[in-house]
Amino acid sequence: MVAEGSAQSESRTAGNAPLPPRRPGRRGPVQRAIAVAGIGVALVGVLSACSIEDAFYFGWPRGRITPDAQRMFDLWIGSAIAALAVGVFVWGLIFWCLIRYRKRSEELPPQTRFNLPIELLYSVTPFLIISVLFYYTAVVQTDVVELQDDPDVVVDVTAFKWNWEFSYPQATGQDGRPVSTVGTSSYVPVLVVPTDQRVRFVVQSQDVIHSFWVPEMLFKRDVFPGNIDNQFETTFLSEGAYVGRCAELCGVYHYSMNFEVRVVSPDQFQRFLEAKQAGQSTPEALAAIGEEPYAITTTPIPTDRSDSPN
Ligand SMILES: [Cu+2]
Repeated sequence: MVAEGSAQSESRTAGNAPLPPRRPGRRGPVQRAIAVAGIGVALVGVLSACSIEDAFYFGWPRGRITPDAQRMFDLWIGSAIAALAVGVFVWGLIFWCLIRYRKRSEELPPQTRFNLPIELLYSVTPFLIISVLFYYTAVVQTDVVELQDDPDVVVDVTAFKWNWEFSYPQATGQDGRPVSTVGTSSYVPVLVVPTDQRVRFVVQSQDVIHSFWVPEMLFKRDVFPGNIDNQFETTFLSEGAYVGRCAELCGVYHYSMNFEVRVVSPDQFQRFLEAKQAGQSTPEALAAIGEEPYAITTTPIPTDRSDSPN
């Protein structure tokens, strides 16, 4: 034991000797870290096939067709910027420590502990950050899920394996039932809605759990079977056609559960309902208001399995 102790004190004394010169062409740890970070960033860009412009959207769709989508997008971008600011600050501290306190000798540096102000600072600061994030999340979420007393348009959404039916309880057809548009294996259902009017969606499933998702709305809502009161409302800002999907793995042909949201002017919407009430099919009614009769953002999935090994 005595021999070991003396060997240690010898090595500490020897540690004060100047370090051997670095070999030419050999990179230091800081340069290596920067090089690895640079390669990582380049690889992420190349492998994900992202453009520089896409990177600023953090993977979110470019179009935002409702005020709710715009508010959620702003919240997300604000949160991402806050996270990046914290990240840059922490990375800066890490690199500063790496450089400022890098090993210069074998001597143990002075050990400090119980720095109360700093410990308080790094305990309180994260709570402040998450409080601000929580506040804005709660405000935006409350607005997005808000239901008003008297929406302009109501759409009953029925999901079933593996398609959708959209019916309009405010417009009764010739058979005494609400007019509706439904998809089949050869026909993608088109959900027609007006701009600038409050639309309420009442969603329910006939079989398993599905999920109503329109990427450009930045919104999805699970669709449950049974008497579950599941509703949401929104307002569409601009006319256009947007793809909708089932976002819940609901069975073999889950991937074929697409639909299209067709946003038209309030006048066109009224004429569409009247055409449906007069007994026209959905393609006929769409053509009658000057719209494409069939979905343009997605096509039915081929259901011919004759070449399948089973
Ligand atoms: Cu589904």
